[in-house]
Parts: sequence; structure tokens; C-alpha cells
Amino acid sequence: MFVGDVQGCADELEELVARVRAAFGGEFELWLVGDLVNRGPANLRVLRLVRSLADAGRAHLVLGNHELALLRAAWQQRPLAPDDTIQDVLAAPDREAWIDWLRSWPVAQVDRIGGSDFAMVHAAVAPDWDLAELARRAGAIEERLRGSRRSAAELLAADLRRDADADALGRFTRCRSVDARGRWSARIPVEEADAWHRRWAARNHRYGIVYGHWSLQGLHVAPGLRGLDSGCVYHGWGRDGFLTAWLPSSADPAPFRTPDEGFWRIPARARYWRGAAQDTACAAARS
Ligand SMILES: [Mn+2]
Repeated sequence: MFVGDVQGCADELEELVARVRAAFGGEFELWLVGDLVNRGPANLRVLRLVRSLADAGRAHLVLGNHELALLRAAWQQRPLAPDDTIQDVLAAPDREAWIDWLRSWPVAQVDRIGGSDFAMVHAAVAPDWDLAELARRAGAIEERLRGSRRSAAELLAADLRRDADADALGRFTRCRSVDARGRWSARIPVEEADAWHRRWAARNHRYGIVYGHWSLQGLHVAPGLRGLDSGCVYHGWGRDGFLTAWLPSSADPAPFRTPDEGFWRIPARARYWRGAAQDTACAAARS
């Protein structure tokens, strides 16, 4: 099953895993869309749980912008913001091991479920990327992140206009909008036509995409697309937040068709995020 943005909501992730074990015993795989950490209350607990599952071959991951923010904070590339909660990881005695594990994660997973190829990414892909191009772009980024710490840090600090890998990494982890000229942005699109997935869908690709990152959009179920960020950590900010899991059948010849009722919702247990300022601009910036 696929799991939306956890963002330090360890109680809800533990509830989901308990429910999965009750339903499937030991036979399950979690595919997590990234942003396991930040904004929420218990990032280290989330990482420990997911690490134990990953080491047992039961969790598959992609990097989100908040994992990259953690790496950049660890490497003094960015100061901590008032609403960062990653201090538990940064203060851990085994912090260096967490840092090196995080930079070993892929930025895209390309695989097959039922009758469909798919990619799992945190935020978006470019509208014209086929699966081979997508995998090639991701591979170039992953090679630099997994090299020396210096090579990883240089990629995260690079100017997007001068470094094609850094630009692609931004697309994979932060993009929400693509304008008519093909330029991407992390901003919420003003026109619906500028949503990255609208331009991607117009190309009639033959693969599906599972993604997260866009809590204000909420659960997104469209042909070829499953957007799973339902804002668990932002519970109470204008709507109820919950952790979403998507459970497509591996026997389904068309798992990305609609309608689709194959979702579990784990309700948020508390209002976690306090934000720096309770205004619209701040809410729009959340990711
Ligand atoms: Mn995100």
C-alpha cells in the first residue's frame, strides 16, 4: 500500500501499521511518498519505525522537501524556522547515521502494480517525462546524493538555473505549478490549468503517478494520478486532517482507473501545527 505525508505524526503511522498487520499479517509493503518528518511531534519515532520496516524489506521511500530541509539544516545551509520540529533528529546521538540514511533514499521509485507501470515521487514530474527520462533524471540526482557528503551538500546548495540536477530535484520534491511556457514553481496554481498534473495528464502517458506534498489540494483521485497528502499534521486548519493509505490490488489490470474506493483514512489525533502566523499566506506556503 501507498502512504501519504506523515510529517512526524508517529501515533497515526503506528495505528496504520497495526491495522495493516491485523489485515495482512507479515505480508505487506508500505510505499511512502516522502515528508516523513517535520511540522509534527515525533520525527525520530517515525524514522525509527520506517527504518525497521525498510530493513525488513517492508518499506519503500522517496525523499520529500522536508527530508532535504533536514539535510540542509544539518549541514548549516539553512537556519531552523519557527515551525520546524526536526530538532529531535538533529539532537539525536546517532544523528550522523540518520543523515547518511536519508541521503541514501531515492527521489523516484519506478515499478509496476497490477497492469500498470507507475512512478512514486514526492511532489511532481515534468509533463513531458516518460518513465525512462524520469528514471534517468532521478538516477543522476541519487548518484550525487549518495556520493561524498560534499557532493550531496553541493547539490542541495546549487543554483537551480545553473544545475540541471538541482532543478530536477526541485521538481521531484517541491513543484505544484507548471505555466504555459513550462516553467515550474512550488506555488499553488492560480489557474487550475497550471497544476503540474493537469499538464502531465494532457500528454496521455502510459504510466501512473503516486505523489504527496499538496495538503491544501487534499486527496487527489484522477485517472493515472493518486495524490495522497491529506494534511494529517495540519489537522484543524480549515478541515480535518488524516493520514491516507491507498491499497490498489496487485491483480487489478487498471489500478489507476477511477472511481476508486481503495483508501484507508487514519484521523489525526491532535492539532499539531501551530504555524508562525495564522494568515492565508502562511497556510498557502505549507507543504
Ligand atoms: Mn512536501
